[in-house]
Amino acid sequence: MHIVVLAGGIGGARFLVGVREVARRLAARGEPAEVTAVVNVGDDVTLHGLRICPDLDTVVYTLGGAADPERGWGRRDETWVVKEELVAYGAEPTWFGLGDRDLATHLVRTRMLDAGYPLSAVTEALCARWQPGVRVLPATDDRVETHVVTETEALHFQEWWVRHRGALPAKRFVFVGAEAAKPAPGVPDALATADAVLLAPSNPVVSIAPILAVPGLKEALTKPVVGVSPIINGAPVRGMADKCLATLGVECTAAGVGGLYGARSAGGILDAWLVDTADAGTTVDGVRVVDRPLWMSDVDAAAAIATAALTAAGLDV
Ligand code: GDP
Ligand code: FO1
Ligand code: CA
Repeated sequence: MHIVVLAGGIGGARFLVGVREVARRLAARGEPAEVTAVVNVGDDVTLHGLRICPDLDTVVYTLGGAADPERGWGRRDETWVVKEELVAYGAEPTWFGLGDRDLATHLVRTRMLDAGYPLSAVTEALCARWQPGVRVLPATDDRVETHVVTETEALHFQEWWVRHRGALPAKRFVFVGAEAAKPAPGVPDALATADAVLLAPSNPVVSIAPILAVPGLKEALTKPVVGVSPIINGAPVRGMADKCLATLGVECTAAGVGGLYGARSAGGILDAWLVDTADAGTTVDGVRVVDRPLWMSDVDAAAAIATAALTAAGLDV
């Protein structure tokens, strides 16, 4: 069995832990299962001369057991000596914190990119250390950068979210470079050989949409697509999805996000949509809706969600 997951950062990473667990259980029963994660690169940014890929790193660190569990980004047991030294120099930006351990990742990545390796190859090299147990692919090797358009300016997503704490009213999100981007090597093949494609409970506007904005990707979703709602009982579990959805005029509910993805039969992408039991009764035109507990409190909870998603995709797991 081959399972492909479209993922952002924390919601994507925690879901992938569950999908990997399901794949391990299948393999233990003699049914080989592989998992490919197609990860958002819209949050990526160059700061202090270093290329930083927050969603890829969150996925790889989380699956590699190295992520900080509370913060949701960066490394556990992190220290901040370099950050303090940069502040002492007044080296901008001081609003974005790069931990000492995390910095090593950005140094290795930047050096490899500068040497001419594409991001997909760099990610594979980083995974040699972390052994995430799933194949991790950036959605594209090309630059697709999420920018936020406000009343007065357009700024990088990180500047909007981290520097301004999401306080500047956003008019729209733009994925700069998306039109000219190509899916990363391995992505079309993964989608073609998948038995199911799962949309992690990631931010639909700034994690999943930039992946789907890569030309050809949406059209390559020919296998059953099942989404998992990041919105429970009218609110995101964490993060800025409420602000992002408001920008699109989409209600911050499981129904709102399901409607945003839309039914395959109506030109959207969903065959089925998983909502939390608190949202039982949710309907999305043309989409089969299934309710299950969607809090990814531990590996078993995430694995149960993954199992429900694969079952909804028509697979016997
Ligand atoms: P980011 O890139 O780090 O913001 O992470 P993602 O885009 O992958 O995920 C962010 C989304 O994950 C948020 O909208 C949260 O609501 C959602 N999320 C986080 N934890 C959970 C959980 O336990 N269950 C569900 N259903 N969604 C979650
Ligand atoms: N988020 C913050 O709120 N403050 C930070 O200083 C910060 C630094 C940072 C460094 C590396 C990294 O991979 C992620 C980092 N994040 C930080 C998280 C990140 O900005 C966003 O939460 C994600 O891009 C949303 O997916
Ligand atoms: Ca993200």
